[in-house]
Amino acid sequence: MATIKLHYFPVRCRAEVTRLVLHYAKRDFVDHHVTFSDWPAFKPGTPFGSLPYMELGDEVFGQGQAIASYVAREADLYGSSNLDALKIEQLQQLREDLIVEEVNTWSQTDEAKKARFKKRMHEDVYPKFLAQCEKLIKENQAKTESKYTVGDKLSLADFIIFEGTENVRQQNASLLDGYPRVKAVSALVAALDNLKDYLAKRPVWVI
Ligand SMILES: N[C@@H](CCC(=O)N[C@@H](CS)C(=O)NCC(=O)O)C(=O)O
Repeated sequence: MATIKLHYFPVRCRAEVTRLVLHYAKRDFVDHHVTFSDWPAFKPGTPFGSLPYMELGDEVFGQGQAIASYVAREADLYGSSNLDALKIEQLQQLREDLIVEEVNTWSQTDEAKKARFKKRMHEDVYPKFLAQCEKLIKENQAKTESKYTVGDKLSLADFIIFEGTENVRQQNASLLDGYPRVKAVSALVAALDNLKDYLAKRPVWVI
């Protein structure tokens, strides 16, 4: 089995779903945190000038969502059909759209502007994202009579629901009360035996 070395900043953002899947799968990997001060020297050695990237044996790969998909497929977390894969990737891209908004908010340096951006996140962007997730889960659960987001078994989609709502849980947890299926799926992932240790020990990252 090729060794995996995952390089990312010490934040969740575009690498955490991959970390969660690797822990869930009990896959040995090096979780390398690139400090922000080391980044300028590290950047030229990355495949696309950005993080995350993954060393897999003697090959290197960039793009966070592609990396997450790869490790999820390896862990049999990619549904049971091509249609399930489409549903998972649709959710992945919804999450990526949200990450763009979160990074844009987090990286504002002017405090007044940052406060305006945050207000918009909590009044507009997060409710929209949560409603979209709730609808997808509701439709799937009605069709499959399961407790999952896609199909009738645990998949990357459930990990995305959990991780994609972590910032809301940290900053404005009561907002989640309006989205019971999102909460239930998140709780299900948080309770997975293989994740308990990692979740208990990881730092509280703000993004
Ligand atoms: N589409 C890329 C975007 C990667 C990206 O923008 N990464 C950010 C961190 S989340 C980064 O490397 N920023 C530092 C820089 O671009 O110099 C992906 O999903 O991996």
